[in-house]
Amino acid sequence: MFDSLQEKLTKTLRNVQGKGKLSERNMEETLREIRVALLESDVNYGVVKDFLEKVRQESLGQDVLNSVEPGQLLVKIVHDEIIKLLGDDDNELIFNEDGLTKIMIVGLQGTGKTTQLGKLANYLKKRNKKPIMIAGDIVRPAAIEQLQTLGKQINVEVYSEGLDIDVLTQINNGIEYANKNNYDVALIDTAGRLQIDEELMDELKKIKDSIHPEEILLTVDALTGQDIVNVSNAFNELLDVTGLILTKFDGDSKGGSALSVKAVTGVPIKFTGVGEKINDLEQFYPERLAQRILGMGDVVSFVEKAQEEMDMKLAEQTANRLMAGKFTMDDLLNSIEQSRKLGPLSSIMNMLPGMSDMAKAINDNDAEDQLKKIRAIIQSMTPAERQDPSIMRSSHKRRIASGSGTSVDDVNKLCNQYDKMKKVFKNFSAFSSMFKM
Ligand SMILES: Nc1nc2c(ncn2[C@@H]2O[C@H](COP(=O)(O)OP(=O)(O)OP(=O)(O)O)[C@@H](O)[C@H]2O)c(=O)[nH]1
Ligand SMILES: [Mg+2]
Repeated sequence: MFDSLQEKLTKTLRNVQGKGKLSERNMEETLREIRVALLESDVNYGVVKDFLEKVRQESLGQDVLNSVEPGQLLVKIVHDEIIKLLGDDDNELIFNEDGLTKIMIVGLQGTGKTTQLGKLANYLKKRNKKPIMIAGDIVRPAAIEQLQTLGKQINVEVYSEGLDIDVLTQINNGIEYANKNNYDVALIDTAGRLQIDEELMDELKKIKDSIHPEEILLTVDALTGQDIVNVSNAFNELLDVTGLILTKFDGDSKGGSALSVKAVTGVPIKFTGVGEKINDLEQFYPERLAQRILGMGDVVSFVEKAQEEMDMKLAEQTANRLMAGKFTMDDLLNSIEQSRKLGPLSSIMNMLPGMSDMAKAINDNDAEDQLKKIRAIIQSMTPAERQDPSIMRSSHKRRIASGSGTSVDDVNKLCNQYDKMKKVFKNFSAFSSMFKM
């Protein structure tokens, strides 16, 4: 899986390495080649379109780093966009902090529900949880036997009352039993169907509404290609699926569906099934998959390092100027932008001397807007004004306000904050020079 995509992407991106400059022409050519590679790997058409647009936008907006070639930067951008596509913030299992965690597994026939249930129980056991498996596919005797065999293999209890009971009662009894016996996690197997039908969906919905699971994991077979997206959408509409397990990830599908499914359905991939054995389950890490797809980890880490170094250099320059008692509006903007990478703007502002008033006024939801405003105001100043804002008269402030789409009041507020910060730093550098720090 992904071999052909990896080969093509790597080839395309190696072609632009070593070029001192990326012209519009070879940029377009590269994007076109990436597009073909993605489409040939079965990535959803709309996803490809958005992906390329983002890569293009990012490439235009990048700061120039002297030590990094444009081609290398492009690799990093593609890498980061792949991670975003795969979703990098909600791949962890959700646990119930106050009691039994209920994980329901759903999916079409033969996609690997029962197998992954056993793998999950094994995975949880290794992480010091106490799991129990509850049979919820009780139409076929073979389904219960399969579960019991798995249970024996990993020494995990299976709850089942046989075939002569209705599914919902059986599952509710199982949950009650799990609660009584202090299990941490109840893993509930369910029946599959060849196609999505109303009867199946009704049954699953009833189970969901009765037990309120923390997780509803949908197994989808990676070998079914683009259909994964449709199946996931259908299940998700009715059940609000919380995560996907991509099974048969060890097979030789083109893999594009894996790249599309989060973007199209919004459901994160949480695990991949990579074989038939009990240990063949992997937690899903978008970063690792991105590395695998791109196969250019060396270039990516090189660019990351260069970006960090540039950040540090800038921070150092700002610090030096502060210590020398010089502090300009440019420094203010730089320090906010740099420190923003550390966390929410309000908490950062709280750490900066003299900025706590401003922090209070900031609601993190519109923190981004605030920063845009500050940036716009500072960028509307002339270089001389940025060096020394005290030279600004009312007419200057009016010009800056209208140039930045803000009000004179906003400009004044920023100037006040700047004065406060400057004062703090002046005192600090006087203080430190006294002690020759
Ligand atoms: N290669 C590979 N095979 C898998 C994987 N997961 C499951 N299988 C195989 O897929 C087949 C079906 O697995 P099951 O777990 O029985 O699927 P199911 O969804 O429970 O099927 P039904 O209960 O009939 O709906 C079995 O032969 C498994 O060994 C996987 O990650 N990789
Ligand atoms: Mg099954």
